[in-house]
Amino acid sequence: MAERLEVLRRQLQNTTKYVDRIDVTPSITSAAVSLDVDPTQYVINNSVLTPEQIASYETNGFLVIKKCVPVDKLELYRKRFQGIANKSVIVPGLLVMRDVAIAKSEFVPGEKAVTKIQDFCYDPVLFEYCALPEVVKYVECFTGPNVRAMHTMIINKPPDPGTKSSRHPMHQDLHYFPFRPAERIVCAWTAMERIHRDNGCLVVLPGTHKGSLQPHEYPDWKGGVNKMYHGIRNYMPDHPRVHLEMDAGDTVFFHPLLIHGSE
Ligand SMILES: O=C(O)CCC(=O)C(=O)O
Repeated sequence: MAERLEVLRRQLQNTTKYVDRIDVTPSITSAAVSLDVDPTQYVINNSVLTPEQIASYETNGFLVIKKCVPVDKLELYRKRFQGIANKSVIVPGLLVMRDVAIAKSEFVPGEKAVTKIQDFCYDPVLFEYCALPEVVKYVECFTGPNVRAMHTMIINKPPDPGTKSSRHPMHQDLHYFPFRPAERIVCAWTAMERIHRDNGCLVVLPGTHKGSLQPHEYPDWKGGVNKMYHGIRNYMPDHPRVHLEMDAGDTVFFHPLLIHGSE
């Protein structure tokens, strides 16, 4: 509990950062929140989204935009990640997290053990993602203008060492967010390479953004669970699910109550 409070305290203290235009966003995956918009609907009406896209987000709670982020930008972020993971680049304030199973293995030191870099708002190279016009343009469809990047992460998923510790249990991001209103928060998650069922793509339960925030806890997994990878306690395994198979640069925008996870 004390550890969780410390993480939340640090998130509150450290992860907020404005972008010049006062309208920012998420990350390779992150969340953004608007400060001054009427929280009565899921989508702000503007000319960016088609009526079909608006209807789809309202119904399902997520929207995939193909080729949203240019691949040359992703290559830049990938190299930066490698530099940070192998410690040739030091950025104060970043939280570098290691997979619970891989970190213990003497055979895969270094980059492959790093599963996540959190709070990359402190790194000017990675933080550029949050201000990409291609991303911000869509973020504003859900948050409205005057946006703040709140939670920034770059996730690395090496092959599972056999313990399934690379799984991310089904959860709602709002569980981690001590800010509201939920309707004006959106997560942007960009695939950095082709993702599909066999390499751990995101899985979403469409429509669950209309439900409430569920109790979360650490799942009872044999190989252990990565830090802060909480899952929904009463997860509904029979609910229809969609595997989001995406190409590099494709970006999914989703509501913070949408139940999702990955394998
Ligand atoms: O990319 C993944 O593996 C899952 C990430 C995720 O669901 C999250 O961080 O909220």
